[in-house]
Amino acid sequence: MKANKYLVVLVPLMLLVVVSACNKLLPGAPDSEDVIAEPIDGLSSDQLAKHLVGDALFAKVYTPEEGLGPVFIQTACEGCHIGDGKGHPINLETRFGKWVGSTFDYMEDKGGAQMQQRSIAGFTPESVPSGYTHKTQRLAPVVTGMGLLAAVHDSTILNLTDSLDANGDGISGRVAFLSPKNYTEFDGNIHTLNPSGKYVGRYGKKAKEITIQDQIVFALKEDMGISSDFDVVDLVNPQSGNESGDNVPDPEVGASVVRSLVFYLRTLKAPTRRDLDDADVIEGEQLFAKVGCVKCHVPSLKTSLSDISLLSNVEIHPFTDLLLHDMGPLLDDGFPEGDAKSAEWRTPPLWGLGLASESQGNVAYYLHDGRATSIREVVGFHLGGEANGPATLFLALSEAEQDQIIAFLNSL
Ligand code: HEC
Ligand code: HEC
Ligand SMILES: [Ca+2]
Ligand SMILES: [Ca+2]
Ligand SMILES: [Ca+2]
Repeated sequence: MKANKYLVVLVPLMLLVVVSACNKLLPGAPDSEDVIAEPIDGLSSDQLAKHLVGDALFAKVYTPEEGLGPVFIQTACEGCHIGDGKGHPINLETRFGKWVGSTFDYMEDKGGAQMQQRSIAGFTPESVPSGYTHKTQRLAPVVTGMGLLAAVHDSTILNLTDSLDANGDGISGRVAFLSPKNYTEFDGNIHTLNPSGKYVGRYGKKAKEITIQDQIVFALKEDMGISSDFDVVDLVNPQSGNESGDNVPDPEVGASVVRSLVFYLRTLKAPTRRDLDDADVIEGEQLFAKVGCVKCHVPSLKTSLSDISLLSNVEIHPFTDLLLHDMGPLLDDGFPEGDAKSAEWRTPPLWGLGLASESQGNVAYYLHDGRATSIREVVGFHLGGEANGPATLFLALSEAEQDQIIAFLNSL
């Protein structure tokens, strides 16, 4: 299974993968495959079998004969989510659109919002068309621990909001509320409707998807050009003037493929922490709390009831509140999405952060588009928005204290 995963990664990534494969030989070196891409402990043999079906689908390289394209970005989920960990900036997603007065036009007639820069033979790939005012890029996040995040009750997330900043700390996170799609299939967690008939958005960097299934249906189509039972209309490139699709009848994959992927992601375990008894890591964790990073990167959440009993009532440490925050002008990409305004981003989980460089070719790329390669740089980008207070306190610490926080983050 693991060996197969490596085979799906495209040639430029082979190098990176060889590097991480070598790590396996070094005693004591963290192995992201074991720490990240493993099922939660205690699955029944039936559940494990289902997990492995999804695992293979996550690694599967789609061919044009199977419906890939006509335009696409990557050929497999794992092509971007390498080893279930963070992706490399050579596989960024690009989205674009234009402001017309106070309305954002996603330029769907020009192939928006998402650009597919590759195509199968005989078709033209997309480019960013003229006339756009803003484009944004996204780096693939870790997908590990997703089922645990999904099992956090809506009310737990709502309780973390402080939309009017009642406590005056400058931080006011809010929930993204979204209407379900016509195909949204709720998983076995509790989902509650708000009074206007909307659900809590959790997935994607601007929390634009309600369920893992929504995210997967989107990924199949918009990242790989694969139509499914849930979204039967195949992707085309309207920029080329030839809006015909590939020759593979739609839907190209059935509901069971999507459901298997959902089950796989729901049953991936959370990354295991390392170096817990290191003095700098312990001190760094306290400093991380003291300067207020924990106001958004919440250290501990409890899950609610889930149909997968192993996910029920578990205390987890994802270091996120799953809320949207206005991160200020430095991170404002001019691109509103779902319920999020252009400067708003969902606090990303920090679990697995110390393993990022393993799936990214021994350099870590942080933030939504991978623009930062050090934690100090990341904190610099936190200035000017809701995180301004904690970021300012961090930057005022001594270099040794900052290093302790960094050591702590690398233990996640
Ligand atoms: C082209 C690269 C690429 C491919 C291929 C891809 N993803 Fe992603 N994935 C991303 C990016 C980038 C995001 C963040 C999207 C956003 O911000 O809206 C993401 C987000 C996600 C998330 C949400 C994670 C979170 O923390 O919110 C899940 C789950 C996911 N992808 C699963 C999949 C699955 C399953 C597949 C295959 C069917 C897949 N992805 C294919 C790049 C990719
Ligand atoms: C107001 C909420 C908030 C506070 C406070 C906050 N963060 Fe963040 N953090 C975010 C958001 C939102 C992002 C994602 C921004 C983006 O991708 O553009 C982020 C991203 C990060 C990342 C990058 C994660 C990745 O996977 O690329 C790190 C590391 C991080 N924060 C560390 C910190 C540290 C250290 C502090 C304290 C000095 C802190 N954060 C305080 C909201 C916050
Ligand atoms: Ca197709
Ligand atoms: Ca497109
Ligand atoms: Ca087709």
